[in-house]
Amino acid sequence: MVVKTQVGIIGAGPAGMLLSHLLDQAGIDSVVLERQSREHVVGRIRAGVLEWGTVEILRSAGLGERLDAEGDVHDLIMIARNGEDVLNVPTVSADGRKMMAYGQTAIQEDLFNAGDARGAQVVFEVSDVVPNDVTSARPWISYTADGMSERLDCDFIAGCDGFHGVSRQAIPAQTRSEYEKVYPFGWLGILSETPPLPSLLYATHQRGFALCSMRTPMLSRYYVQCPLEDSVDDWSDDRFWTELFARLPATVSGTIATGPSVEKSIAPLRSFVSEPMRYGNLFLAGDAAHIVPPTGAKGLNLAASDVFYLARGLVDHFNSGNDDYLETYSETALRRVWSSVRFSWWMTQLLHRFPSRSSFEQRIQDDDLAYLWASANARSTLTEQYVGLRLEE
Ligand code: FAS
Ligand code: PHB
Repeated sequence: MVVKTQVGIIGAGPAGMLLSHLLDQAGIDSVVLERQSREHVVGRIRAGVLEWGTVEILRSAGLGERLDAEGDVHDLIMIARNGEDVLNVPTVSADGRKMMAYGQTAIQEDLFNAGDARGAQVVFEVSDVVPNDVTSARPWISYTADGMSERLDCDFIAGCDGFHGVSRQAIPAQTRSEYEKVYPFGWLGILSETPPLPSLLYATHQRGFALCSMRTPMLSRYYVQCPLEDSVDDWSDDRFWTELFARLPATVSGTIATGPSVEKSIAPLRSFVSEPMRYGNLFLAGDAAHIVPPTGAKGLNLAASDVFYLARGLVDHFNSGNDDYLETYSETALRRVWSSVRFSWWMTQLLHRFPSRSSFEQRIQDDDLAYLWASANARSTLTEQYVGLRLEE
């Protein structure tokens, strides 16, 4: 086992593997410790939409070949209201930034394959991972692999282990400020081997939210808002398709090809931020520090922007002896985090049916939608946030 590296990375999801990739490109060693198997990590069905900044990060990291061959760049998304009218919202910002439909599964495969090619040190199926002495100059990670206790000494630890990881807990509770909002519903998602709609369509309806998305020309991703207490066993394919169609305009549902689900899962929705994203020589990136409801398609993109900022700081530290970017990492990353947290909250408020909403609040939502229908300015603010604001220099 490797016993000493420059950056110890906990978690081999998009954040951990992208960080390892960017560090390697700058000649910086890292070891990635992952509790699941490689197959399990790739098998998780999650995000589907990339901000333009994420596309640019992946391209400049040499990860753009399959992305540009299979990714689907879109100039608009659609919003359907109460099973009647459909609004086209441009997804081309004033400065030409767009959005790309390309699944997180594909990104994870690309990152692992690139890791194979560069001889990345990724240890799968580890357990008992603990960050130690994170405020010292010699932090280290203890873990178990193949039944053996191991120790990894490093200069820095990157906590890329998601919402349920251990890294955030290594920051003392009295040092952490946590902000959370739990939404009173979940998203039931299916994958079907059917041709998707030509564009993403978000539907708001008195029966609840729905989303029509895609992965490939023959793989569609659909969601319906569902009660938190539901389980996938409550939702046969027939019930899913019937409910999805009930929330869409007939002009839309009439064009949808249905088929058996090849994946079905329910995700709870929450907004969560833990500050700061640095403690001593421990840095948090991605879902380890923040969670957004998927309505704004920001979760994966925030992982990428955190990693862009963190890699920049670590590279400057090791290759130039300059710590300015490391010193400002947490506040720089959090500015973008809160911008995306707010946008994701706003999109969720705009498009979902909230069970306990007052009649006043319901009319406010109706007017929010009416303003979007009436105002190109309203649509352009949605556009620029959906495709992603520019990364800070
Ligand atoms: P991840 O959670 O992806 O990766 C963390 C990794 O750390 C995992 O592989 C985990 O196994 C590992 N780990 C955890 N604890 C560990 C430990 N103690 N030791 C070692 N390893 C450990 N975003 C969108 O934009 N759109 C969506 O539709 C969408 N759908 C989602 C559905 C679900 C069910 C979930 C959970 C998230 C969804 N997201 C979505 C958000 C998702 O894409 C995340 O933003 C993205 O995976 C973040 O990447 P990471 O920060 O790398 O965290
Ligand atoms: C997806 O394709 O999974 C997807 C797309 C847009 C979202 C959320 C999820 O806002």
